[in-house]
Amino acid sequence: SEHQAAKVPISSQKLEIASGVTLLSCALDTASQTTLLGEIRKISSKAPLYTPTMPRTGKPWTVRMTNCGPLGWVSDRSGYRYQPDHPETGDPWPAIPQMLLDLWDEATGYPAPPECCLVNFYADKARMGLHRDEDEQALDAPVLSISLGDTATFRLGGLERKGKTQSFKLHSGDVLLIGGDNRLAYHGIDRVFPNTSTLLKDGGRINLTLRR
Ligand code: MD6
Ligand code: FE
Repeated sequence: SEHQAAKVPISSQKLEIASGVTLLSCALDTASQTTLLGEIRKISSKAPLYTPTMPRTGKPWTVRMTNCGPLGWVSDRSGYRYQPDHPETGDPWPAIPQMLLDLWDEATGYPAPPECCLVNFYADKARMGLHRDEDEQALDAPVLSISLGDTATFRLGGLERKGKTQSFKLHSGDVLLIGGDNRLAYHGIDRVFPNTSTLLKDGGRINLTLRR
């Protein structure tokens, strides 16, 4: 299909945090963040945020989740997987908004579109433990992450769980790409800092991750 110029302006400021890990800080301007937030509100009105549970233990996550795209990433007692429908409503996930498809093309150059956009919502005390994104088929495609709302501390390790880690902040409008040599690196969110953004009227943080 014909290449379309992306409608989302992304900054040229790129910081290589590690091999294959690039931080595009302030990639989305305020107007784009507001537009994207509107798209996420439409998604969560059709596919409500729900509280997933951990494999085996069934313990609830502190992060609430929903998805858009042909497949959604879910976690429950039986494990992690991709599935085409919402685990509580049974409805298919809403489509990925065009602006995210454009952003994926522009930022990754990958020759195929993302199939899943996982939406994570963090209230003040939510966090996400160290994990790898390893349930995808296309490990040659990066994971593209977009942060909105309150600032968070992101921890990036290496390919082994016990390896050294570094941490840095993710702000509203930042885009992070994890691919290449570090596509399977461990990472997580240590904490979210309340009242550091006015984008979400009731506070909190939203993170979107696009995958294939
Ligand atoms: C978050 N992000 O920022 C969680 N995964 O809330 C992730 O787990 C993540 O930001 C893969 C690639 C980039 C990410
Ligand atoms: Fe992840």
